[in-house]
Parts: sequence; C-alpha cells; structure tokens
Amino acid sequence: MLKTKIKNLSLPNCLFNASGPLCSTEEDLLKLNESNSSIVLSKSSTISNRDGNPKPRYYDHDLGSINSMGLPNLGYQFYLSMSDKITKPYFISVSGMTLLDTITIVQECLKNNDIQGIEINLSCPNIIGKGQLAYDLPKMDEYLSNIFPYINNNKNGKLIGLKLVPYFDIHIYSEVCDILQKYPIDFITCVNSLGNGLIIDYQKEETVIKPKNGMGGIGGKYIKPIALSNVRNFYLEFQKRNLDIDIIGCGGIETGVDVFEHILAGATMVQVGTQLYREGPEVFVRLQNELISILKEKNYNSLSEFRGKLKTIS
Ligand code: RRO
Repeated sequence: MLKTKIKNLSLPNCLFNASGPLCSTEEDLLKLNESNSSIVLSKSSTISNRDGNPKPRYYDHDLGSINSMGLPNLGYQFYLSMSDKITKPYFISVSGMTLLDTITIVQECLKNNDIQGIEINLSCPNIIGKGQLAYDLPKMDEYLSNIFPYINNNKNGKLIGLKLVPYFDIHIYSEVCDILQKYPIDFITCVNSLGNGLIIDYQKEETVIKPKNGMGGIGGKYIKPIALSNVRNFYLEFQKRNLDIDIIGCGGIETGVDVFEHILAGATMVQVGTQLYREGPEVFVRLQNELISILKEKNYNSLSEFRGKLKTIS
C-alpha cells in the first residue's frame, strides 16, 4: 500500500531517516538497517572525521529542536565501508568542507556498487564562518557545474540528489529550478533545518546551545509549514516544466498525518529527523501504521492516488 519509487528504485514504503540524528555510527546505521526505514542514509560526511562543535549543541522541546552539531562524522571512508553491512538501499550524504573534498567523496561513492544514492548537502547551517550555499544561487550553480562533470557519465544507476535550504520567496523556486534543470538530478530533499534560529531558556536567561552564540538549525513542528510549502512549490514548478525530479519531504514529520500532508503536497518520500532522535528507529513502524490507517479511512490503495493532489479553496 505504501510502495513508492524514486526514479527506478522501488521501495517498500515512503519513509526513511533524515541525514542527521542516529545515522553516524556503525551501531546507528545497523539499527536503521533493521528498522522499517526503506532506505538507510548516512550522516553528512567529510573527507576526515570531525568532532563537530562544542556541547551542548542539541536541544529539543515539544515544538521542535535546535542543533549546531557542526558536522560530527566518522569520515566518508567509514560510511563507504558500511556499504558491506547494509542490506537496504544505502545513500551517502556528502558535505565536503571544500568543493574539491565534495568532488573526491562523490567520485569515491560513484565507484562503490553497493551504494544506491548520493545526497549532496548544500544547506548545513552550522559550520562556523560558512554560510548556507543553497541561499547563494550563483555560487550554488557554480558549485554544481564543477561537480556534475564528474557525475554525468558515471552515475552507474545511482540516484543523485540535493539537500536544499528552506526557501521563502515565491519567485525563488523558479530561479532554483533554472539551476536544477541544467544537471541530471534525480531528487531534491526539502528541507534542511531552518538556519540560525534562537531558542532561549528564559529562567536561566541563557541560550540552550553553546555554538554560534546559541544560534542553530530549527527542526520539528516549527518548520512543518515551511517544509510543506517548499515541497508544494517545487512540485508545481517541476510539473510546469515537465521535470522528472522526485521530491523528498523533510520537516516536522511526527505522525502519519504529517506524512500524508507531505505526500499530498507532492513528496515521493519523507525523511524523519527530530522525531527519529526522540523515538529511535521504531518510529518508522508507528508512522507506517498511522499512514496505513489514514489511507484505509480515506479509501486509498496507494500513495500515487493522492500524491500532489492538494486542493486549494476556489
Ligand atoms: O551537523 C550539523 O550541524 C548539521 C548539518 Br551537516 C545539516 O545539514 N543540518 C543540520 O541541521 N545540522
């Protein structure tokens, strides 16, 4: 009932983990492999391992999370080596500290036959001294124009996607699409955390995380409407241009209703971040069951019956 496809990759359901929580270590990745997640996606990887930003760097309350992890990861070679142990479709998230690093990691991923997808992260908000590339459209275009010559004839059936920032202005979706359509992109993930938010502990009169004066990426309930709007606007723009790019919704997925709304807005799949951190990989069974109940209630037999079919008030 929840079967889906990104391009030619058939998947048993539309749920998987966001690159971020609980996908950094061997233990994390093996737990995801055993879970109901239909893909295993690694933590964003760099050339060398990184400790990340000083702690405390993650805080969560009922409306959502703030993080300034600072790309802690075990280095791309570790994530490549995990491909031997992961039996589900395995995607690597790539976030090189330089263009050359990203090209190197992407090339190494392309050589590995046990990796089905690459998500290039253009949107990390937490690298001290660096902005979020996907907000600077000319720079993003230049970046992609340097990476894709290495990908074009070497995809070996792998899916190539981009993790994007949350956008706000309506006109920007068309400008981003002008860039996306120049490259053989299979999917986009909308959205990364909303960068440089601030959560305050009013009793202590203090920030809740330490790095960057307390500023960090916001996830969870706070960002669901923004994520849905990004999914919807890209979906409409892709339809208009006849672009075959799948959209992976990410932002505020806590219940089956949230998944349903993302699909209704046009997502092919959804990723779970903040709620995965709270609940662990068991979250995927609960979300799957809740989504199945909604489909049954509404008499839908498949996701494609309602994907993208959001109505507006006339
Ligand atoms: O590690 C992080 O601080 C981080 C990354 Br790479 C990202 O893409 N998004 C985020 O919220 N945190």
